[in-house]
Amino acid sequence: MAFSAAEQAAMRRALELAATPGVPLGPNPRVGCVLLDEHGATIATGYHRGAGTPHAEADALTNAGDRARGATAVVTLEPCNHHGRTGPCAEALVEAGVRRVVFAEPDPNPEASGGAATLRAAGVDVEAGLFAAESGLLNRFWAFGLAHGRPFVTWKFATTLDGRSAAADGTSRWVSSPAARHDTHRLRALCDVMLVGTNTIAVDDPLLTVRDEHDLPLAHQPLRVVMGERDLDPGRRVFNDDAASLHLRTRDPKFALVELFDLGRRHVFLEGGPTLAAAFLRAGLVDEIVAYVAPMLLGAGRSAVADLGITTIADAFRPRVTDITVLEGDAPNVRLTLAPGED
Ligand code: AOF
Ligand code: ZN
Repeated sequence: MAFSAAEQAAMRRALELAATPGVPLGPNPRVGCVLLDEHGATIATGYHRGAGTPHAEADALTNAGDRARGATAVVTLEPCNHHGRTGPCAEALVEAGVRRVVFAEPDPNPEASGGAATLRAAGVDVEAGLFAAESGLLNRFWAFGLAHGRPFVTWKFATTLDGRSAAADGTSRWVSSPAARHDTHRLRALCDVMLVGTNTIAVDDPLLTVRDEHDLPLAHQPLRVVMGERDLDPGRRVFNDDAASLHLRTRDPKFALVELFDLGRRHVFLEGGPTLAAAFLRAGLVDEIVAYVAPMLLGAGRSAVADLGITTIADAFRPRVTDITVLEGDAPNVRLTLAPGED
């Protein structure tokens, strides 16, 4: 595989465009496109702005107009081959007279894939694989959704050294350090659903919005979802501010996730209490665990997770540690990231 220096630089730019802040996470992939002339100079750029809007290639072709003739298109995803919400990009590239297409990764969507073959059949030179891992990372929750028909679930919790998330009297504020709480806000801002149980809303009355270190609201707010059959006081804070919230009246994790998937959501941040966490773990519906461990002992109080039905050590649930990070401060907290499952 031979990619010119100009194509490599263009793919880096296309990846940046794909990740433009403010592009909704939603049900579509993030895609960027750069059109180069025969000298490797940029003719035009484009990117996808969310479901229902033009694809990255179409956006770049519109911006290029007649200048696209003879161009090389550098795209982060294989150009689509289907009539979906918009027309097939493979055909649009051929019609515009594009001579070469370089893309990062093949389209994992069976409804839309096949663009590379269409382009080749039309005599376009096609090369794949440039920065494929980077594009894959950008769209990993989207690809997960395609493969599983539900959003990816990150379960986050904060705990003391002895596995407590609240003291015996129910107080739980400030188990984790300011640095750990700031880190949590950063992770919340990267997901598109914040999920808690009705009990958390009834007891703690949290806002669940993403705020920066000065407590200012950020541009992207995940949908705040409360799950459970119990009726809740409509005066709770989560239902009374500008950001969107939703009460899903079910206790079935699978059902809740499919509902959220149908709403176009692809990454759930599970911040519920021990009961909700146990329900998701028992159902095998946790894909990533983020645990903040604080140098604190309580000796009594609420466990971070409720009964998992495990009675003997041989049956222990043993997720694989993928990252350990120390969050510095007066009382340094440790953030452990873990992956359940075999792979
Ligand atoms: C995008 N943006 O820039 C590219 C996509 O529903 P549609 O018609 O928008 O088609 C969505 C599919 O098109 C998507 O799942 C992916 O397979 C393919 N390529 N999609 O949203 C883009 N290039
Ligand atoms: Zn397309």
